[in-house]
Amino acid sequence: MTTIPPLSAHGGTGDQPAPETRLRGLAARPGSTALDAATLANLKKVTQYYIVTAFLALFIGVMIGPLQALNYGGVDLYNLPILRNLIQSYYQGLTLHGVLNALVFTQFFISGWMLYLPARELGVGLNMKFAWFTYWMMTAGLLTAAVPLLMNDATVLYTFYPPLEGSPVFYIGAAVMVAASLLVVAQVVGMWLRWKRENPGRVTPIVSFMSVATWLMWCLASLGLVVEALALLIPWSLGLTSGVDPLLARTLFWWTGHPIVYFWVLPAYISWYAFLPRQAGGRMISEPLTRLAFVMFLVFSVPVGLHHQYADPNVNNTWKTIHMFLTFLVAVPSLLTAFSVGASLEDAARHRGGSGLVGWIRHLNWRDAGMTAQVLALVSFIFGGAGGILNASLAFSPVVHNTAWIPGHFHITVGTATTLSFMGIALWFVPHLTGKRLASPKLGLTSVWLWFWGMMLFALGMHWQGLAGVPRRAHVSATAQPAVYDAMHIALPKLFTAVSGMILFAAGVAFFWVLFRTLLSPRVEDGEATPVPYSPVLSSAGTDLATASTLVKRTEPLLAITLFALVLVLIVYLPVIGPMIANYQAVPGQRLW
Ligand code: HEM
Ligand SMILES: [Cu+2]
Repeated sequence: MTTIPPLSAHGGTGDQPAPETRLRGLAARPGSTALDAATLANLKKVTQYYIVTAFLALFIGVMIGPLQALNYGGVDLYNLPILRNLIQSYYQGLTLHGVLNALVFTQFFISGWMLYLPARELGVGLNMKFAWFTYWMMTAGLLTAAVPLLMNDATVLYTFYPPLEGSPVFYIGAAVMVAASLLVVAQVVGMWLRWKRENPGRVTPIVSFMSVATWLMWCLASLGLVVEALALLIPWSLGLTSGVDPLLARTLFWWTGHPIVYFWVLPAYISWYAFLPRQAGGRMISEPLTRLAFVMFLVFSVPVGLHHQYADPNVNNTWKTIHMFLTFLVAVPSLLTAFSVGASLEDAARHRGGSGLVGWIRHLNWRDAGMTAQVLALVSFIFGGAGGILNASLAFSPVVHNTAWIPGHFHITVGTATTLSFMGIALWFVPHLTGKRLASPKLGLTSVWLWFWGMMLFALGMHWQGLAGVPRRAHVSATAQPAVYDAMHIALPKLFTAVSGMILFAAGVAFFWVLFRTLLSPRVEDGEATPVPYSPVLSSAGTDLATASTLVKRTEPLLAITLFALVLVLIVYLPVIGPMIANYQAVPGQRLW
């Protein structure tokens, strides 16, 4: 049963102009600094650079993953001569895997994606010199950090917890990369403010609204890492200070480290909300609701980091508990998203002739690899999100803390919800940016299914091993005491994990084959032949603030909301950080590799 009015012939629902017209209308406003054709072509190019750099990083990162999965399957390949020449230890490989996948791939993809989308939708011109400068600065940071990583001089894992001490070059490179992301924030927020000046009284279009909210959230979130790098890690690794306080460093790290997961997932949500419905043949359900979800993420993503530190001593339990409840609050906008995107998909499937309580699911456009990737990513996130609520619980966290459960969890969140969405997005975005036609769409579809099932099996194996007590970040296949693991009766989950590694290897090879063949093929058409798939909207936010609903009016002032969020973050962090500064313990660095 559905109460949603049917799709009209032109695909929209009346009060909402088709997005293409909306765009053209804006660009034609007298006195506006419109995005002209030359700037658009240049913007596409810089975006393409971001996206290709992102996938090159993912390619290397993903090639290391199966070795780790085999490790958790009891198979140790790290003594093979070819591997020995490339990586010196399990932990150097793991550091590269974490940094390249979780930090580099995500940041580059997101920077390209969330620069392009608002620029395109708002249609205002932008300073392309600045955009290129930012790209090159981020790349310079990446290359700088890569040198010590590849030379086994910064085998500190992607969390770089002190007192593990890597080369200063690593921390400096990473800091430059993060600083470059803040320049993207400045450019996008600047663009939005200019649009607001040129369009007084208008409601910010939805894709730009989501992008700006996400960037502002990242701006607040990154403060912890910025302070950690500039005040603690860089001076210490340069030898300017005698030591660093590990607890303070970890607390600053998790100030950024939790919300960074929303920085990874919200750009996928943008696509799930605004583009996936069209790709599935339906409509976005509600712009006001979407705006509410993003505002909730902006406010509640950051003040929650202590849920990663339940096991840390010298942190007041009351604050740990407050962070826990705030974490549960961030689950609310994720649930809004799941139901709202689920409704879009149901709308699409019913429009395509689907019926029944769940039978409609078969009528989604399963031939389309891009849509399939994102729907499977969403399914994966339902499991990942449920696990996340468990992880955040003070009572349950000690059961899984630092066990294989944790990587099991985040491979179905960032490793699938985010990564598989970005893979699916690339299947239209790369043709759109380059004017090249997607090579082997069928192989693309196969790769998407392999990734999904590979990650499901991986998650099963790793969650299970974690519950049995297997630690994470451990070269378990080379342990000197195998009897400890044998006593855990984990033959089956070990087998699952090893097999999943092989499936994921096949998925990765297939996907990158499609992607790189597409990129290396000649340009055959105008990229606009593959348009940005803006979805028609069932319940629009309208375009005029004066006549908009209260929800739309209240969510429009994103800068004021960010300020409120900052106050909340300070309220829950200053009483935690203050005593740490007062009792600062300078611990000298260690190299364990
Ligand atoms: C071919 C697919 C992949 C496989 C088989 C794989 C496998 C693994 C395994 C077994 C671990 C646990 C290692 C340990 O705790 O000792 C791990 C860690 C990790 N993986 Fe993956 N992974 C894959 C893809 C990804 C992707 C796509 C991402 C993120 C975008 C990712 C991010 C991470 C991170 C952040 C860690 C934690 C590193 C650490 O603890 O320092 N992985 N991976
Ligand atoms: Cu967290």
